[in-house]
Amino acid sequence: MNMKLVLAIVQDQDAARLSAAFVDNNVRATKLSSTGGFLRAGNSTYIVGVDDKRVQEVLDIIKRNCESREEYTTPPLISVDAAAGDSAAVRPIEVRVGGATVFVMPVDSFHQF
Ligand code: 2BA
Repeated sequence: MNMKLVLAIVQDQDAARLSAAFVDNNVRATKLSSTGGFLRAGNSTYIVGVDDKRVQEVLDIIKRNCESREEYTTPPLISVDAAAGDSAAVRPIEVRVGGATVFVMPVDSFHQF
């Protein structure tokens, strides 16, 4: 079987629905608890090993079950220029977090022992 590894980073709010959709569609997946490097908030990363022919189906399931949202974050204090009294630097900034960030990678071999 020719396989791909789909690595999908999604928001925690969508994770339960996505896990259920994978099970319903007989897609085997592993969910990892992860942390976004920028927001430093929890997100979920799915590892999905899947036959080449089902990659598009997996992408469609992810697309259907994950939505993009606005989040707010406060810039790290270290970036505040206190000497300059830059109060704008501590205001929360709005970021649009995508529904899913997905990488599709080749798989050299697959083993289950
Ligand atoms: P975070 O790193 O927490 O990023 C959350 C959102 O913040 C991003 O949404 C983007 O809108 C914004 N953002 C990220 N880095 C930024 C920066 N340096 N300056 C300004 N805004 C920034 P998404 O792009 O949808 O990413 C959602 C999550 O997917 C990320 O959470 C991260 O965990 C993961 N991710 C995104 N791109 C990645 C990549 N190239 N490699 C690995 N993980 C990635």
